[in-house]
Amino acid sequence: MANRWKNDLGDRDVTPEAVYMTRRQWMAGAAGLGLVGAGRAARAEVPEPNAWEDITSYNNYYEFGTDKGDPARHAHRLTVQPWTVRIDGLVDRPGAYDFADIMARMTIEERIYRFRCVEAWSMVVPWNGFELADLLDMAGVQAGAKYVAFETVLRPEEMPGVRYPVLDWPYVEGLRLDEARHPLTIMATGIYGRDIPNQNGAPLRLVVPWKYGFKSIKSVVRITLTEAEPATSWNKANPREYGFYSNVNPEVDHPRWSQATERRIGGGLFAGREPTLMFNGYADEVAGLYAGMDLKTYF
Ligand SMILES: Nc1nc2c(c(=O)[nH]1)N[C@H]1C(S)=C(S)[C@@H](COP(=O)(O)O)O[C@H]1N2
Ligand SMILES: [Mo]
Repeated sequence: MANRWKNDLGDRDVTPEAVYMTRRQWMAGAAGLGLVGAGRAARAEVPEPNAWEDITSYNNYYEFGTDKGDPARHAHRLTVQPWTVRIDGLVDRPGAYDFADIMARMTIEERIYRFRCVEAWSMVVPWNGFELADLLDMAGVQAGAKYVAFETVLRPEEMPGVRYPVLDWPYVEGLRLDEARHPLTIMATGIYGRDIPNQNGAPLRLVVPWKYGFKSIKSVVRITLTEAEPATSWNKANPREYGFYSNVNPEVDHPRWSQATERRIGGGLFAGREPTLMFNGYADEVAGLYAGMDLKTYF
């Protein structure tokens, strides 16, 4: 399995760690000062790296609150050690897998994946992680399985946001099995060579680089192989706006805004909007998964 994955992005493409760490300030500054669309900023303008506590000051992790600053404020309360992932459903070896055991049993080394990631903002982040397919193989996927369902930990005593019914807890996500087995689909365990901070989904978080960020479910405690398409949190909350697939696709607008362009940060504070790439730039690798499908229907 060692060479299944090919990395098309190099170190020079990576959003500087300092920019990633302080993205809230970058965004606030760029928007507030009306600098959007100007030329490229020099590297020298990259701010000093903050302390690790400040790294991820701008997150979506609604279990800790809906404000972008809430996860950084509250996620330290999440106990991430020990951590157990239940793998069940249509697998040969269902069970509660200890995260440390999973890491020890992974037949491949953890690798660095420099993926473009996109939501309202796009960045290239070097994730540490391993292919989800390797984890699925560990449990042994049965022939009838067609989908993979994921569930985030639900601990009201550690997660102040789950008091509010903004989403139907626990947070759940899903992929078709072939998407899940694609070598670009990873379980991330680190960012910039360090453990993933809690607010980014410690200790184990899905990353699917050709889909919008909300598909990247955090702090996964359960993975279920199913025959039927599983429910996903954002689709349940607003089926008109969020589909099961949620592939990055400039031709399919969000009902309330165009997705034809995106802001890229890290190329420079003043980087302007760029056209959104089909499948976030991974079309060569993943378009085949959707051959013959109407992506406006299956959005
Ligand atoms: N459990 C859980 N996972 C989640 C979310 C969440 O609220 N809860 N938010 C999603 C959304 S909307 C996005 S954009 C990404 C944000 O990841 P980041 O904070 O690491 O950028 O996480 C996704 N995973
Ligand atoms: Mo999001």
